Amino acid sequence: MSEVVLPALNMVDLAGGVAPAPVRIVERRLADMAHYYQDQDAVAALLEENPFIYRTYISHDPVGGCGLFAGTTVIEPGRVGDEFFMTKGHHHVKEEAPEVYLTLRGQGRLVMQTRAGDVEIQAMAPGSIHHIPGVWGHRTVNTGDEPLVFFAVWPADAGHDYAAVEQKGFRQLMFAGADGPAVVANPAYEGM
Ligand code: S6P
Ligand code: ZN
Repeated sequence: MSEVVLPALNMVDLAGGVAPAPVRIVERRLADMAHYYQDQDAVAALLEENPFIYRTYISHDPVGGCGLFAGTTVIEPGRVGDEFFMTKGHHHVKEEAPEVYLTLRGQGRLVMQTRAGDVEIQAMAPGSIHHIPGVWGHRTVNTGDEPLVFFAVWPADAGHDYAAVEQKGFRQLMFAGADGPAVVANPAYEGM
């Protein structure tokens, strides 16, 4: 008889976005992604402090072949120069592997981009549910003044490709503008 996969339960602190008994925590400080930001003078000024940018609390992993990962990401509020704190961003290796995000707290943007360079940006606010089809690379940006917290579910076999974004960046970036968050074309991307 095949072994039964046991149901798993975890609790997220909705205000802090923290799963109290995460399977794993992935933490990123500025030094882990310094070259992702445009203003390298601002990076240099912040590097000694080396602030936390975001943490992902993996609350469920696909034990026993259940087929899904789930996790909560908390992006701190802040900027490097005028560019908002953000995740690195990645593509799924398996192009048909989608993902769903549910925003729990804060304000932000979900920036998506295909490998061909199509771009789609969605506003994130408490309650917003985002379906990211497999071919869309994705990055999240905290455009508010409190933590941006969202819950994500993705297939166990999705795989993560960071190289494409690390080398080329995203075509569009999120900066603080005079009238709020502003989309800015990435000169490095267009020059490639
Ligand atoms: C995983 C999912 C999220 C991100 C997390 C951090 O497929 O999209 O859990 O891993 O938000 O972003 P990144 O780009 O550093 O993995
Ligand atoms: Zn993903």
